[in-house]
Amino acid sequence: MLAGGVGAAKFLRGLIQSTDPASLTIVVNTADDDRFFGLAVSPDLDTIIYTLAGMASRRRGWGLAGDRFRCLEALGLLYDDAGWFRLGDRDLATHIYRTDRLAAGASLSAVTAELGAAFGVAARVLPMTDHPVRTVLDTDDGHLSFQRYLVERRTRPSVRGIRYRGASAARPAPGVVRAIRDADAVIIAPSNPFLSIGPMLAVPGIRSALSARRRPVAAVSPLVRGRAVTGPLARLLRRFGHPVSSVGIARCYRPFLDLLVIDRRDGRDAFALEREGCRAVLADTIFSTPRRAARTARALLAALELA
Ligand code: FO1
Repeated sequence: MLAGGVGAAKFLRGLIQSTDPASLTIVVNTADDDRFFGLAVSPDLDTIIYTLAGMASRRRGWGLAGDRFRCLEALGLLYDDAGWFRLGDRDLATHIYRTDRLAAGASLSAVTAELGAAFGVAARVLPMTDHPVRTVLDTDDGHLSFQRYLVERRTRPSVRGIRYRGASAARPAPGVVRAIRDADAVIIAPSNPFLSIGPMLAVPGIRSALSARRRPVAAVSPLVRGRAVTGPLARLLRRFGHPVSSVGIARCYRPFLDLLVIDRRDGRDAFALEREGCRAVLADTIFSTPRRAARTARALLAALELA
């Protein structure tokens, strides 16, 4: 699976009920990573690990369930700019550990494997790369890091362009290309194609590994009736000249996408998708509960002849 953070995690809660988690490799976006108080924070990696461990906050979608923010409150007395990115007390332990291990010379993939093992995660979680890649948004408020755009500015500034800084010099992390090559199926999570999957496709070697596959590449559409469940996806599709529909999503993943799971309410897109050479599977794509996600995961696995 190729995954961003919160949207991917909601689908993953169902996928792990429908297949053995140990059979999954999840390649995760790291272009949202940032530093807060000198700590290396990898939000999407942590969201995926906490979700697989059954410890993610269901309400927020990110961070640890039941976490408190006492340390952040204390930091607010010391820093002018603290508090807009909410790092929980127990979540901070993850960032301290990651920062410490990276400073000691460990790679991000090694640290991620250590965190996965510590949280009892059976699936293999890989960062897309061990090199620094950062999404930078060119907006009418200037250049913004991803977290400033998403969390601090709540996606309000209008976006003129997106850069994945560092991507062209990056290499896929160990195991990423082999996982894409050898998997029975690749599933692109219902993540934002520009902000979560785009950075991955910009790392040389990842897009070509997807294009070289002979077995299916599937995706789950993050749009229902032209609207994203959360976030700025509809605006970004429009900005970059794509139809604001599942056809627009399929075009982001051309030419390697074979199958797209779309919401039943978008059933009439199926013909247009087939014309684009992409098979449509109709299912429920609002993953408000693990059970709803599991039903759709089963439909996808059946369409892929893996169930
Ligand atoms: N998202 C928010 O909307 N507000 C936050 O304060 C916030 C804090 C946060 C802390 C740790 C972490 O791992 C994730 C966090 N997220 C927060 C989620 C994150 O910004 C995004 O969901 C992803 O980067 C997008 O996939």
